[in-house]
Amino acid sequence: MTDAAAAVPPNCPADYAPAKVWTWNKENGGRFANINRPIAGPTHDKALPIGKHPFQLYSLGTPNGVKVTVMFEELLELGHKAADYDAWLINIGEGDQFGSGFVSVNPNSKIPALMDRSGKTPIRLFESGAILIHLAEKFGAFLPTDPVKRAEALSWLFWQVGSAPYLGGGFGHFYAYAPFKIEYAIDRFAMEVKRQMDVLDRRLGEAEYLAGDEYTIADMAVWPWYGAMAKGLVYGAGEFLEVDSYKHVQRWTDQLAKRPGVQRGRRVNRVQGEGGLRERHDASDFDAVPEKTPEQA
Ligand SMILES: N[C@@H](CCC(=O)N[C@@H](CS)C(=O)NCC(=O)O)C(=O)O
Repeated sequence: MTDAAAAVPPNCPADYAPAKVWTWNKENGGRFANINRPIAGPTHDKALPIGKHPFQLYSLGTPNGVKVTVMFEELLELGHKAADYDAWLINIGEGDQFGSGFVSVNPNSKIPALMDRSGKTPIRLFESGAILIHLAEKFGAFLPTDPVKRAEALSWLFWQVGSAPYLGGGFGHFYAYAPFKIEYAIDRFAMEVKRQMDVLDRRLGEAEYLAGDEYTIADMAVWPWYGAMAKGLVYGAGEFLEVDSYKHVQRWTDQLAKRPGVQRGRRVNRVQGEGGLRERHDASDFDAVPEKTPEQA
């Protein structure tokens, strides 16, 4: 064995060295090769539809999308009638996020994106965390005003936004979507996701909700990602990561899943699966589709 061969860890491709300048290989495989691009901006002209409600949401029922539909449904559940919304489907698998109308709301071409048309001047919002804070401040709900509690809620909210890419883009990608398995990458991100689950588990062992004794936008942001992970619903990795061992995360996940706002919010903008609504334009839309959440399926 040569020294160079000995330096390559097990299960790592040994025959790749980066070129001097990176070039775009459109055929590089992987689950999302058809939508990944190294450039921003629109690929085609397409105006966005506008419905009758003050809020126009352009989204998809992925964990990042569900954060916002849960927030809307929780606000409506609290009795904030002015939080009514139209939820339009943006099918990212078909490149809807690169339409000119969508890009003008979110130059980053990712769901969720929101137009707040409730005031004189329409306000565009992108990034799920920014959308949650905007709605929480507008309705004075789910974000405590007490400075200590507010700081805790915002800290956990930003923890989610910063941490989930390691779960999805890191672990999920290399474990489930990459065209071949790379032990180094899977090990690196499995370790990080387990560490994150332990961070949550310890916090939820000392407090009922992430920010303390109140349910907040931090829970709404974390639950669609880490609650789904706790139940083995994403990437088929429940057993691999031994998610049952995170007892406090399990308790909190089950507790939130019982909330009517969560139950409705998770059904919005789903392209597949029974119980899902492709679009939501009225509270009665939920009655038209028999409910069947992933746990029940
Ligand atoms: N940091 C963003 C992440 C949004 C995001 O990654 N959205 C994904 C779906 S979950 C997306 O739209 N992907 C389409 C693409 O990358 O082209 C947020 O929290 O809003």
